[in-house]
Amino acid sequence: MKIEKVILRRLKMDLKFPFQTSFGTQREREFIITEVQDGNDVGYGECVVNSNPYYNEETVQTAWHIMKDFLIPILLQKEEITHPDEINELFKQVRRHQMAKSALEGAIWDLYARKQGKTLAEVIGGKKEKISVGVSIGIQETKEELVEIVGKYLKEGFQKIKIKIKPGKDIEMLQAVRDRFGDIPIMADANSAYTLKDVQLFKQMDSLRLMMIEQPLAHDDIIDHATLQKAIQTPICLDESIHSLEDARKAIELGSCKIINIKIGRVGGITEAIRIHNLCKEKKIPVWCGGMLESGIGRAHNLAITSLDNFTIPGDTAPSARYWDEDIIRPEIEMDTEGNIELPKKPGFGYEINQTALDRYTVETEAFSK
Ligand code: OSB
Ligand code: MG
Repeated sequence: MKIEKVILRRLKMDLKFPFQTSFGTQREREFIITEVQDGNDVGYGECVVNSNPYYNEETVQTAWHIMKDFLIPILLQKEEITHPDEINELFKQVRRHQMAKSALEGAIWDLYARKQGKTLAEVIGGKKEKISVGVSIGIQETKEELVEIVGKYLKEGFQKIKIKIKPGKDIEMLQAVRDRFGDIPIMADANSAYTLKDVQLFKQMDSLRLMMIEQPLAHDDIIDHATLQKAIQTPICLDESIHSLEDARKAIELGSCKIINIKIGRVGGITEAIRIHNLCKEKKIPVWCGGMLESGIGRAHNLAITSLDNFTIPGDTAPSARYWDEDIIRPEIEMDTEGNIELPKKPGFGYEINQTALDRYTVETEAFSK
């Protein structure tokens, strides 16, 4: 492959629902779609960054800057790329900026798969034909509202219910769901809202028999998480703390978690995501695919990595209709009534671009060539 042209598009899409986490409430999604071109062949990726630095330190503007001024010039100068695994190494000189790197790397993986006439899942070695799907539910005002929403998603077939929590909106909310629905697969995601001072609360939460609690402590911590994991029964799952294979290795060695949420964007791309998956498989740490309220393009990349066999827990890979009135891909991603999504069979990420929708949501475009 020779990357001759790269196009960045900044999109704004309204979410169907306000999404509240411990770091704020989101009503619209601003992000970047990447397109790489090699002659007549194209590949698409998604930069899952947010407009603010509240989940991680990147923003739409920092990602645009890093791609435009550093990463894209590296790609345009490269004479030949044999395999997408090389991108990780090419971008190494740039410290961090995982989501910016991942957006371009993902587009190159898509291009690579299309050139081979294979699906993205096939070229990364995924074997599953369909994947199990969970849903991530934002913080609700009352227990009654939460119970109603959970009921609706259970009816739709979701195989895992993830509930966002924050101090004051935690154990009672979760208990209400457990009491109403019995032995269903429930987990909680704290997005770093607690400290070790809350260890008593987490001990109490053991009685809820959650599948796991995601990122209870600081976004950059693996030491306190190890202390907490020793004190409680509920498995800890790390999200924000894991940016690389090395982070995963250290967290596993320290006993900071028993499960890892893999987000392609957070770890800098598909190559690194596969490496983390493989390490976790060897260490008997189950993984699942996290979500960043992606559009269909990022979502399709998520489906592809979820086809790897150690993704044994349903991911935050809900279908298009959970988020958008109209997605930017065709057909939209759909889930069956048992909570499964079938992997697409077309080459690359496996769906067509809905060009009218893509154009309608685009607020800025910039093209780069040598
Ligand atoms: O912590 O997993 C998270 C969304 C935005 C930022 C962080 C997170 C999330 C979600 C939503 O939980 C997952 C999804 O449905 O895409
Ligand atoms: Mg999370």
